[in-house]
Amino acid sequence: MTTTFAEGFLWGGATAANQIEGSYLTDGKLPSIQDVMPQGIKAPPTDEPTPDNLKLDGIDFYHRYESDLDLFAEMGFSVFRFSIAWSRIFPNGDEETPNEAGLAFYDRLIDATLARGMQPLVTLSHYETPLHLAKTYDGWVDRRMIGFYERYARTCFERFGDRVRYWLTFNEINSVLHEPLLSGGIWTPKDQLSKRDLYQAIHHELVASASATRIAHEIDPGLKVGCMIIAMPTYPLTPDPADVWEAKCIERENYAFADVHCRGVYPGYLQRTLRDLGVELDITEEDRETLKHTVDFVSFSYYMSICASADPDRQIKGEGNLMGGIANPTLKSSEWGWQIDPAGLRTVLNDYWDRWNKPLFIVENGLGAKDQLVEVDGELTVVDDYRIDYLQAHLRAARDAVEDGVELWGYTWWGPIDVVSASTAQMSKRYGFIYVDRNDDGSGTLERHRKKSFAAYRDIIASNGASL
Ligand code: BGP
Repeated sequence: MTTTFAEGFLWGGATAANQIEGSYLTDGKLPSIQDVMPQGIKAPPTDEPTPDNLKLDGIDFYHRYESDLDLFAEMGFSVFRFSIAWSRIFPNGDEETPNEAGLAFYDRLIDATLARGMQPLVTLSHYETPLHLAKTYDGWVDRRMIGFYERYARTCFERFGDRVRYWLTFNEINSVLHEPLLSGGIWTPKDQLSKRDLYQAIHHELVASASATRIAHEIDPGLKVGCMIIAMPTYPLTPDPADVWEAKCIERENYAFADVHCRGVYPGYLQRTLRDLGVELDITEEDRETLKHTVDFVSFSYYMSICASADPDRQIKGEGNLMGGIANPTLKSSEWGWQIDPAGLRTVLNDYWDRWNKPLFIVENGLGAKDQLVEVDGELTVVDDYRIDYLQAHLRAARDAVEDGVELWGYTWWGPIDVVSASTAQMSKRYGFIYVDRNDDGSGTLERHRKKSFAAYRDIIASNGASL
């Protein structure tokens, strides 16, 4: 069997601290915004953590990481993406000295990952701004956040850079346009947030991201730093040129973030958007210099595509992801209305490669579904052929893109083990190849069970994709 995927292609899975670790106050950690978001993005945050919040305990990865990593190794992972919880390292976010117990936890996790033959791929900020920064500074609206983030990033690079080669600065950075609290730690309710403050916060994040890239490269030029965006190809709903333009504008909202990360300047169309909104940003000369520190690779999540229409009557938004969008009549949807579109992944990979000429990394892709635990041959499992179909179809699309000439470094399935969902904050939206016995009401043994897809992914990895 021949394979298209390069030798050393990185196969694995992706997670985020707040969705798996639990132990939200252990070893000096203080709350992050997630600890006051018991309903994900479906409702405003609470003032303090409440017991109905499943993220406070997650899937207890904080204590079970060794055996969970064993399962990942059994599937043959060569990469494991996880995030560092900022509030373990700097519990409030604005203190001068890091929390040693938090650093020590990630020392252990990184060593355990490497010991099983997996490269760590670390996200510095995955929707988990320390709560104190959100409440005191209104998150990224405040310029001082750049300094706090730089200190945090430097601490991580200095401590872990000898073992962690791949870094992501912000998860799905473009989602701040739609979810300012989740993505930007912005405490002001989104319906009260001015466009000026929103774009100023975005500017601060972009500067902080470029600054982290600079710091990483100063510490070790061999470190690979990437940006991370939500990829969501946007098709015109009809061939009407007005719909085509509308689709382009929506797509550019996402492109803008990676354009700045890859080119080091604000693109003209973004400047026009700001002019049209009447927003004048505070951009210093130093900011402009910092932005020139561009990323080594572009990474993205890919779950779905959407359609766009210029006709206001047709702009009925689907439930899709964090960004909404019009449903595509030619595609099927997941139980949550996310439209399944493997071919769109090939389009995205080609578009991104053509646009930025940077290596690409698919750091999230997956299917959330309501799984049914059953007994087969005396073992508890889930017969998740729907997940296997999704996996294979998307990987075939990735293979086609590689054959089209795209440079692709790796693929990490979202939630290789069931995690607490980001949007719903529930367990019942499951992505894993490994089932976790925890229910939406918090009950369950937390036991792990291999689903049918576990072996399917293991076989794909074992053949380096040749079996697809
Ligand atoms: C992305 C996030 C992840 C993850 C995933 C699935 O937007 O980066 O944190 O959760 O989507 O989303 P959900 O859990 O809402 O189904």
